Amino acid sequence: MKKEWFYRHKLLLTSLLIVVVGVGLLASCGDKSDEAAAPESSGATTVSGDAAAIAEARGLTPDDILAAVKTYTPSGMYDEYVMFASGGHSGQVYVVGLPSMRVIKKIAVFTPEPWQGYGYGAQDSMEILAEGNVEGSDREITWGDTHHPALSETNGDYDGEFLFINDKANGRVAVISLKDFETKQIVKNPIALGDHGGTMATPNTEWIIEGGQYGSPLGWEYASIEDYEADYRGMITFWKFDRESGRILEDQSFAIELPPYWQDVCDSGKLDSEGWVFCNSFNTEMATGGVEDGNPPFEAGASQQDMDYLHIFNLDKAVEVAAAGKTMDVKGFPVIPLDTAIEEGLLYFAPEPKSPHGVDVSPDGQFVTVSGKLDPHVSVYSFDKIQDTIAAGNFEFDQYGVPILNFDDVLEAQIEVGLGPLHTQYDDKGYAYTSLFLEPAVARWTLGGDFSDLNDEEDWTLVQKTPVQYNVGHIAAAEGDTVSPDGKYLVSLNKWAIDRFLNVGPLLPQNLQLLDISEPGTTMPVIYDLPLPDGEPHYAQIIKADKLDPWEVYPEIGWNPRTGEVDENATQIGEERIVRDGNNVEIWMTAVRSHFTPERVEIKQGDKVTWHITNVERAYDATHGFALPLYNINLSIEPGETVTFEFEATEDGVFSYYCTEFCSALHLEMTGYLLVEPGE
Ligand code: RUQ
Ligand code: CUA
Repeated sequence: MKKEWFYRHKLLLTSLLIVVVGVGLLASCGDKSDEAAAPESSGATTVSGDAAAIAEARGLTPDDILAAVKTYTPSGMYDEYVMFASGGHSGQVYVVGLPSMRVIKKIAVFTPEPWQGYGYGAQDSMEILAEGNVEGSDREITWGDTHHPALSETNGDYDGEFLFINDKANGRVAVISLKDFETKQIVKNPIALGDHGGTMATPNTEWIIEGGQYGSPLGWEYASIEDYEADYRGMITFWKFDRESGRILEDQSFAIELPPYWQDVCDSGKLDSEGWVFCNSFNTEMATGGVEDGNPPFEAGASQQDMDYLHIFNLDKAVEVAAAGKTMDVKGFPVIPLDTAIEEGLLYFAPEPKSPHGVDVSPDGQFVTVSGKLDPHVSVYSFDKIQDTIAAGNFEFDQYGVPILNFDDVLEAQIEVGLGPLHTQYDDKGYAYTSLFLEPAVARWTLGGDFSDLNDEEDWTLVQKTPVQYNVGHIAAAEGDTVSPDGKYLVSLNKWAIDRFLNVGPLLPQNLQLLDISEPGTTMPVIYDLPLPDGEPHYAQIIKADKLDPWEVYPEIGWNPRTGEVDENATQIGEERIVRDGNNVEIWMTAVRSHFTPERVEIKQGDKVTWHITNVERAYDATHGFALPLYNINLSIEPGETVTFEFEATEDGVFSYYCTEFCSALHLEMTGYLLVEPGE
């Protein structure tokens, strides 16, 4: 069957290949002239083989070949976009190049990660991980369920400086610097154990949003589930971000108490709606489970009503109210009480159909798209209508007294897109894209308003659907949630991969599929599948690569990535030393290809050891590792970096420390002895 098809299309295939080969030749000519001085290697430099014959032998269709040409990125060619994808339960972030879909890096965030020496002795990483532990509890948390990465923004556009991500499981938010792609800070939410509607950044990154999920008493103090309506609450937290220091300022952050509905995903307003924040919710039924006691199970109990509530926050006003001290104290954290939020007019509801999930604000800030998981439509709210309705002031109220806007007064459009709509992204052609979990597919539909002129289709209509494999959750389009989306690419983050890859047993990777959305109209093919072997790479954001400006090496020798300046224990060559003070031993070491100085460290059992290593290299990619067996120490010391670790030499013996990065031909010789003499 495939063969017949192949022959029918052979003519097309051949002409495509001619184009492909032609383009390739042109490109290689260009490369040659650019790199005229580059040394020729002695091996063959041209690709041999008959492309048409290879395509036939591999059963590739003309569409496959087109997809390959759109994505194949030869050695040394860079990607145009960078995608930051949540690493799901790995608690990390993946960095992926587009269109090649090559995984370039993993950023250690909530989980210890040995390659980066994160959580294996290096003091800065130990301190950052410890920031994420719950105050007053002696339990360490060494994983995270990362959900939503958020790139920092300036005037609503990604600026390439910072990345934020939340841990749904433990209610935490992390700050990553895109100067070195390292985690700088973790904040633990003091009033909630879990979250979901985070992280989202406001258009100038003044605030990082962390919305809650499952209702519980604020501060998770015990309260009987029988008292759910009285004692359980929802919340949204606004973390104040300081760009200068690159840190969240916990003492300038605050939360708002909410009814114990289950708040879900949030989005920040932008342009027209800047200063406002939108979150949806489900379980306004306030189901509490207990199927054992004859109650409906959660999945039914939380889906009984036709409507839940879109939460509409006036963030600017909330900031004023918090600054005026109209807050209550929950575990030392300022929380605007629900009654105050209502009185001050900073919280409104609008009904939203059938188990809503995604909420996504359009590039101009005018439209808020909400998807109900059990409704085949997306509902689009108008921000102007929301403002008019608030100003008109005729509300109904929920049982906690929150004003409810009339659905028809604020609705702009409803578009039937298909089954199980979840999340929406935008492009530069006036289209919106919505993931359809149940079909599973990505739907393209048209926006109205100021977007009307950007395409030839009728406003607010479904244009096309592309099937994806399978069970898509989030989608991410290139700069697709900013004020100026790029179009071009969209990635479908699929939860199931069943028949896409070789069988690797019952636990499958996730399948991230690249869609080409550059053509208007009904063409929107899948052009690449990337299996990611970590649980639920949940959401991603895609930034133009040229907006990123990371360091190649740390700016000065002795750099402390945590403080962002030269460390007081930075060690230059010639300054290496071992100093003993009682049973405290301090070591100042340098690392350079292929040598640790000192090469011998002799101490006594019971000594308290503080050890600093400075990588004095200035060469790009000249990273050294440092492994110390038994003591569970593993460091990654990038060029220019100073790393400190401490341990108590409880075990005597002979320990070879060595470099774990294959840094030079004499890398095996980059080693030394730690001799721990037995104590009495
Ligand atoms: S929301 S289920 Cu991003 Cu779809 Cu978490
Ligand atoms: Cu340094 Cu191997």
